[in-house]
Amino acid sequence: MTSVNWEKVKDYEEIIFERSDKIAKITMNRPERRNAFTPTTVEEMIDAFTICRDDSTIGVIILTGAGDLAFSSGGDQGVRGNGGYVGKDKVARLNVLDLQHLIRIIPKPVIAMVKGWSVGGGNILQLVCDLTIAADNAKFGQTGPKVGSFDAGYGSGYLARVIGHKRAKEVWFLNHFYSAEEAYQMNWINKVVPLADVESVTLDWCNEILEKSPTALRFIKAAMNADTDGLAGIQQLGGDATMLFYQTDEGKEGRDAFNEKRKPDFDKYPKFP
Ligand code: S0N
Repeated sequence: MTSVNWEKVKDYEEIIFERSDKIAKITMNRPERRNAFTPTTVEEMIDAFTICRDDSTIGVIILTGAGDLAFSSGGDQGVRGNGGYVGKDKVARLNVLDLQHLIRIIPKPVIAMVKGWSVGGGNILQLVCDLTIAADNAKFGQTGPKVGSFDAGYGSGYLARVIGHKRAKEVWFLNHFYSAEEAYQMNWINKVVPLADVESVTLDWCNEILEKSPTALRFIKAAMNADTDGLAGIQQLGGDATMLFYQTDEGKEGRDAFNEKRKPDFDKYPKFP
């Protein structure tokens, strides 16, 4: 069994943010509400993911929920106002959409580690993670049409790409809950393991990923997302290519020539087939 000592990175109210060497773990921490998220929970996750994105020593991120009963039960219905979820500033918003986008563009693998309920907007968070490892007590489902809401973005379109249109419509039209084994059979998640082993197996996968080329992983993630995310996805893939180009002599020649007020000499660079 693989285990690590987690060290707290920063204090938050509604999440726990820890790391062990190159692995970061972000935990939604409202177990008494089955880890339902409020605007504060989401704001804090965005902050923690941004720290992970900017820290070049972090290579992989785990997203999970506190306790064994839930990954997340979605948006906290107790703070749902008329135009979104109402935060401490009394503004109604759906900032979870910004978090979904951040998880998609962060150029490092994000693994959802799911124990218990993965429901509504919480289930969409596990969906947008790159990989999902579930405990055998996990249950997956969308409740939107039952509670007067829907996610017509990744929660519908990307779900249809992942599990197929017929299955995605079944999930949204009937609002059934699916066991971890059923979700695995639907290609909704990557692996099912006994509850007691879920963190150990997740850490094993993180360590295997950390042995791989981070740039190769970055481009694979961006390329797969570009296929689904249109120009926004191509922007990420293009930005990654620019990052590499900046590091070449050819890229540096353009910058240096401008700064040195001379004509750039690009002729010496090969025109590969
Ligand atoms: C998760 C369920 C199935 C767990 O059942 P269980 O184990 O029997 O526990 P309960 O006794 O029901 O729950 C324990 C306590 O936790 C509270 N609670 C649970 N979920 C929530 C929640 N989502 N919000 C607030 N409180 C919650 C219970 O009330 C209970 O409290 P006490 O002890 O005081 O009674 C079951 O709890 C369940 O079905 N929960 C509701 C699931 C749900 O409908 N979630 C909301 C779905 N919608 C979203 O997530 C929308 C957000 C979103 O992401 C979005 C994104 C983009 C565009 C649109 C949307 C959108 O849809 O708005």
